[in-house]
Amino acid sequence: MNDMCQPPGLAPETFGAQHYKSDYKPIWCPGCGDYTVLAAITKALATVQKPPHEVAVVSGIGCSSRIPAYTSCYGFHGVHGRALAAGTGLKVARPDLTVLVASGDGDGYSIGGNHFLHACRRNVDLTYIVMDNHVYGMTKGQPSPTTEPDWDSKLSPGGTGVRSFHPLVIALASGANFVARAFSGDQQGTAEIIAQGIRHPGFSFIEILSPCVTFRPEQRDWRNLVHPASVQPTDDPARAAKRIMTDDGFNIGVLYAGHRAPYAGGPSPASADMAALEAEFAV
Ligand SMILES: Cc1ncc(C[n+]2csc(CCOP(=O)(O)OP(=O)(O)O)c2C)c(N)n1
Ligand code: SF4
Repeated sequence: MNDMCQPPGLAPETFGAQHYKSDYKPIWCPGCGDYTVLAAITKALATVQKPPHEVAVVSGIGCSSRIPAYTSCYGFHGVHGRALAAGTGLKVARPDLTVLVASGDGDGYSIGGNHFLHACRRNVDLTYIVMDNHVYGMTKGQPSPTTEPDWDSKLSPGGTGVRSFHPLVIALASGANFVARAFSGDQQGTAEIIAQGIRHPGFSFIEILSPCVTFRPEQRDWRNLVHPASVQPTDDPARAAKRIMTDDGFNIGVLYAGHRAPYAGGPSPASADMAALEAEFAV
């Protein structure tokens, strides 16, 4: 946390995006989409005006999962695929914190896929941001769950032939309370969507198309393919599912905003005293 944070208990001041940035310089490849996602996250936090010490950014492993180190908020860089487990536990234990969980498509949909389903079901009030580049960037270009089946590469000659995972519709079907798609090349639009996701109660899922210019240089063309969703967000899951399943994968905006009450955790233990809890479970 840098010295621009407002200490607890003092009158709030106005926070700008720079107050949410750490002093570490990102080591992503020049042109990586994740730079703009980082900028959009800090902009969104400035929009919601939560002091940095009341925000926690939790991640797994991957290029995208480096995000926590580049913010001045509390951060947790956990193990591969387990960011949502850590983030969910943190939010239930500390509901006063704004929790952002950051992931990549490999981290979040492959090894972390099971956690993704159950985080949507639980609907704990956190914001899940997945930087999707349809490849494992950090481990040098293997296909991920969102890779197109015919993507030809040295590691998968001729493509895998395996159908791509559809994160948005899976999130919707599993119970996510807010489902959106953004594009890293649209920094302002992405920041607005993240701010909406933070404000929306329950589990907010934001899929951000974020090009890996090193292993998928053709993704630079996403800039020409994305377009705003021509519809207002719906609170009808059936309508949202139809839209999401019939779009071209490049419409950006909030596609679903539901009204499910967030899960706040089970009943509190009878005693929060550690000695009493240990005695209760002693064998
Ligand atoms: C348990 C475990 N399995 C595998 C790895 C190796 N590993 C590190 S990052 C990564 C993939 C990251 O891909 P993605 O989440 O898409 O992020 P990107 O680097 O593209 O942002 C893998 C397989 C690991 N660190 N731990
Ligand atoms: S390998 Fe790809 S995802 Fe990783 S930093 Fe480079 S451009 Fe970004």
